[in-house]
Amino acid sequence: MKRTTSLLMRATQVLMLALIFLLLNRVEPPSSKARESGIASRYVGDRGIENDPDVVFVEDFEQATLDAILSVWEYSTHAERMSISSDTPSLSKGRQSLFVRGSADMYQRLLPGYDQLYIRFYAKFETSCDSAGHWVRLGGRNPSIPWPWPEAGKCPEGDEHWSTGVEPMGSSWSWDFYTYWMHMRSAPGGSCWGNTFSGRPSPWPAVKGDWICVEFMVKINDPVTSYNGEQAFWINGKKMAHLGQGFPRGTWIWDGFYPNDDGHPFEGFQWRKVQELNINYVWLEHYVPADPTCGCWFDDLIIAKKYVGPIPHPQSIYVDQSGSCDGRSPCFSTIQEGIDFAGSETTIKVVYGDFPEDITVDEAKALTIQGGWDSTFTTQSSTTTVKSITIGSNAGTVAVGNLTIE
Ligand SMILES: [Ca+2]
Repeated sequence: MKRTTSLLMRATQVLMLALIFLLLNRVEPPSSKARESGIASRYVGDRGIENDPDVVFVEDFEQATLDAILSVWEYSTHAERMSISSDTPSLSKGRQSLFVRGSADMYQRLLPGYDQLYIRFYAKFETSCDSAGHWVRLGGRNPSIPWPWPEAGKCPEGDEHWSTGVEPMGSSWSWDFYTYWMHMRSAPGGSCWGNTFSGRPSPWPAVKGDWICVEFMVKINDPVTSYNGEQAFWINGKKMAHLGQGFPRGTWIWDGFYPNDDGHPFEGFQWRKVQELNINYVWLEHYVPADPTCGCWFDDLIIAKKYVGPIPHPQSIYVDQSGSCDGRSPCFSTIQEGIDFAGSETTIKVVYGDFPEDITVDEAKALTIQGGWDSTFTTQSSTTTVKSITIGSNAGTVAVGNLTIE
């Protein structure tokens, strides 16, 4: 009894010291201000998002074979340049992504078509990539056709097609739209190549070698005579650009729009002049003719009628040696895995019993570690024992309960 008491006192002292240390070295978690809450915020790891009433298309690349994945899509080219990869975004529920080396594409109609859609996906470029050509697009064709037909270089007339996407532009690797619509500006010489909207280069470098959450939105003009169409895009959940009737101010220089406060209000998008033209396809394209060895991973693609947003860091994480956590999710069999997976503000609920772990916390997170939960995580009336807890100099705040150090 005496030994148990002294151990508990020692554990208490360690934790008190840790808390004092943390208060002195308090690091604020990353601000979530100005971040929108999307559909994905309700589905940890995108689990179950396919059943959301606002979701219209999901591709997580988790089927057993590439053939099975491609069978879902209406059209694809260069399957020999595609492979299933075990490299996935850190918060993804899955174990597979699609890797594409060189130019290849997949295309799917979204019938009968929509007036507003958001597309969110994760992508990662190889660090060796030099130059991106074109990339993932949403568009409309009237009438719809089961393969991509972009008509590059031709100015759309508003009754047949439009398309837009967000991509790392050329060799500057900066994010911008690449957009074809009926009032697009032509390049010197009269040809219509995709218009850009964020200056050249845009202020937002595209990072290579890391998974990036890309999302863009298109809203079709309605009525068809109006200019009230819009488009916007987000990188890692942060809105970069949003254009619509009257915003932002800027200046056209040939086929590029350069935002600036001294310019004219943007005229808005008249994407179409006939009702039949709407948003009716997704084209997952990796087009790198100038850099044919450039590889790119894709995963966790969602198309929805509302803003999707990045896969959320879970607010609660469950830890149970069996790895079942009574069906709760996300579930880990060690406390350290839970700490590593945790987001900026997370409660880690640990089942009672002995966890012979040396735990390390060294990231700027606000963590609450709760030991002593019963096996169904409904009451917290017992104790969890660990071997040690080490708090690193980068750690944020840590609060603990029902946890002892052996
Ligand atoms: Ca996946």
